[in-house]
Amino acid sequence: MRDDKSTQEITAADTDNELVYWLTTCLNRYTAETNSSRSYTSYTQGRNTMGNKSSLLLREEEIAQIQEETGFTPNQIERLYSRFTALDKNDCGTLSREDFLRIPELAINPLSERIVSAFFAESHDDRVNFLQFMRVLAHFRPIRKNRENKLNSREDKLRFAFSMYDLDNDGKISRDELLAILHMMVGVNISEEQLSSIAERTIIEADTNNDQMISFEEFAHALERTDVEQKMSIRFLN
Ligand SMILES: [Ca+2]
Ligand SMILES: [Ca+2]
Repeated sequence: MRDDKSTQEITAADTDNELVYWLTTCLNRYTAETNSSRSYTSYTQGRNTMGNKSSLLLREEEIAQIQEETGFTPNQIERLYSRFTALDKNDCGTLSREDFLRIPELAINPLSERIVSAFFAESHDDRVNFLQFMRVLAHFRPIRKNRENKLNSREDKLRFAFSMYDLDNDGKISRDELLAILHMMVGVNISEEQLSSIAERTIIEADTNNDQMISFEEFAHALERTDVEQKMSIRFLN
């Protein structure tokens, strides 16, 4: 922890796999406006420290299928498979929520619950298999020009980020949903009143049709000048 409070702010915008860039931008801007001397809880991002138990149990046709669907290269798929199996403590070929929370970056991320939920959205039980795992990760593949994009277009990335905020999955972000996310992101050192005001202003800023909700179109518009392609990309080794 730093002592110099004035340099503390939410640092999510600096991370390379940014899911919460939009809200942190609003949050930092509005909190700076409303109370420039306050400091807020920040989180730091850990680095990749997952285990490395490698496994060659992936069959070639499985690799081909995953490559076809997600756009990852066979090398990347094998590497990610070894990370997947390292997390799979019971060797059952699927991951539980607890397995995910052993990923250090996730465990310390204030939105970990939302991110982990994204992995479970496709599966109809409480386990995630490797293909489902890869489909979610594919949203974080960098976009390459002149290459067909699978699951990682700007729109895909935006939709994924939007789903982080849309807690009840009704296709709209409400003020209460924003407030709930803000609660996950900040510590106790910011008043309920300020949080409310931030949620309110964030809605007003993005809500062009005045229904007090943020639709996906409004969300995309609010992020028009944001480099989502870069903010929502993780460099996967080739
Ligand atoms: Ca909603
Ligand atoms: Ca609206």
